[in-house]
Amino acid sequence: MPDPLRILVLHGPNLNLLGAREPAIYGTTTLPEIDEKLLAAAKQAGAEVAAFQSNHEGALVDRIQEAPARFDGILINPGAFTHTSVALRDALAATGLPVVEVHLSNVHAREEFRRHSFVSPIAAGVVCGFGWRSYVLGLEGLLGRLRDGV
Ligand code: CA2
Repeated sequence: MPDPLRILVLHGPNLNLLGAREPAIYGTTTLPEIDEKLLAAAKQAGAEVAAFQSNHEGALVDRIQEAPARFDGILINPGAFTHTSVALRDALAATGLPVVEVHLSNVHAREEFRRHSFVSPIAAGVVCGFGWRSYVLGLEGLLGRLRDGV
């Protein structure tokens, strides 16, 4: 049996509020429920996930910098930092790990400023618009990429 692939799941600012506010945009599923779904999907696929949420850019950068020692890939919803953070992008690129960017909402169908992502150009793939399923689809894509190389 090969070693299980290890995926770091990162959730950016305000995603800890999921389920409590703005259900019309982000759905009613809470962040712990999303993490549970990812855990189940990873287990099914013979992989492992560890999830971390922070409202602080530097805390996310710290986790990203530590990732190469412990993980094979990164699944990230950078939240609003998607549209603002060169620091997150630089940290993600420096890991050399494949990165998949996910969003609950379809960022292209909302305000114009959400259409630009600093992360997308260094990501292996992007999934948006499918609510919590964006995370599971992103995980599936990331594991496929790690296993098959494409
Ligand atoms: O659609 C996504 O997943 C976003 O990354 C969510 C971010 C937003 O800034 C991005 O443009 C798209 C916002 C996360 C805030 O989440 C909340 C959840 C419940 C209540 C309020 C905010």
